Amino acid sequence: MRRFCSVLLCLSFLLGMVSCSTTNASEPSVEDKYVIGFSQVGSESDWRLANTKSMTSTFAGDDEYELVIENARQIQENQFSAVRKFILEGVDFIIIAPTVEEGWQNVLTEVRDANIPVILLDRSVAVDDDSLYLTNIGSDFSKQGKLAIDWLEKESEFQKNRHPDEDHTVQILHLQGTIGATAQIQRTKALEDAINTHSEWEMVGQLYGDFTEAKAYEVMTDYLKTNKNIDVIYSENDNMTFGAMRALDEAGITYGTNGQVKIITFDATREALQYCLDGKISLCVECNPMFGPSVKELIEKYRRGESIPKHVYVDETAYTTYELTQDIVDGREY
Ligand code: GZL
Repeated sequence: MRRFCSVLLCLSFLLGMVSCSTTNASEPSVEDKYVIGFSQVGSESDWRLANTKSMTSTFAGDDEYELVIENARQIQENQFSAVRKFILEGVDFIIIAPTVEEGWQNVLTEVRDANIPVILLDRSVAVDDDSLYLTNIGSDFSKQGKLAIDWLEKESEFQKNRHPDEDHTVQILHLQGTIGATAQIQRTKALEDAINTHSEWEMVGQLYGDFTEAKAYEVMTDYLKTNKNIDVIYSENDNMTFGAMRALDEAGITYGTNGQVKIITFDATREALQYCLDGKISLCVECNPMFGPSVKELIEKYRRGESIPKHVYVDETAYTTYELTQDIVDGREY
């Protein structure tokens, strides 16, 4: 229940009792909901829209809860304002999907001082004291990066064995998501570490796509005006991949199973899986957004006084065209 409102209502009810003893005893009961304030990153990608839908559908179906969502439009300051508004409103619980990891110490301390529990959803935060939040539920981004690098190692080896006399330099173009977001930090680290250990792998460019299709199309179009020697695109989410594919098409550069460029993408949305099944994208690394039910379970464990692990990972895999069928793609939730 909203603490501030419930106190006011109780006071007014008591005053009503005192001031007019003939108050109708059957006053309508005050709606009593467990209010959750949710600060969401934005609407930058299909992944994010699916994540928001998973959260809203989970709580909309339960009269006990009221989910109040604030969309930060990928601006961290908007998140700080939303969280402080939740504190003033006296919500019972706060969920934050952080835009970036840095900068959260003060506002999370204010939440703790207000005695409101916090769950971090999806990305994480860089704070000295992890008691500032109950748990972080989301992907193991390091594992995602490893799945991508493992595949690229096998693919490079396969090409080397298939064409032993050819040059085996692998020219990699890197499309980065929002700089400072956990997903970007760890997916980037996986690639940069791998390039440092594979002498024949070369980073030919790192472009900032901010996890959006529009920005990726813009930076790719500009890049391709002067650079066309690309063997692999390592794109940190599907929407940036879609923008890159559009730019490649316009530049006349082929990609996919029989194309010049092999594309690695993260999220594995239905649209990306279809391109993968059709041989246009080479690897889709899954990043599952559908964890609204798991978040609700964690909140109910908290309310029952049960212990909660500091990190809850969602299960994920990776797909090439060989693991996919049309049924798998058609059955995709997001
Ligand atoms: C990953 C999430 C990323 C997705 C992008 O958990 O933070 O943000 O990979 C989204 O699609 O924008």
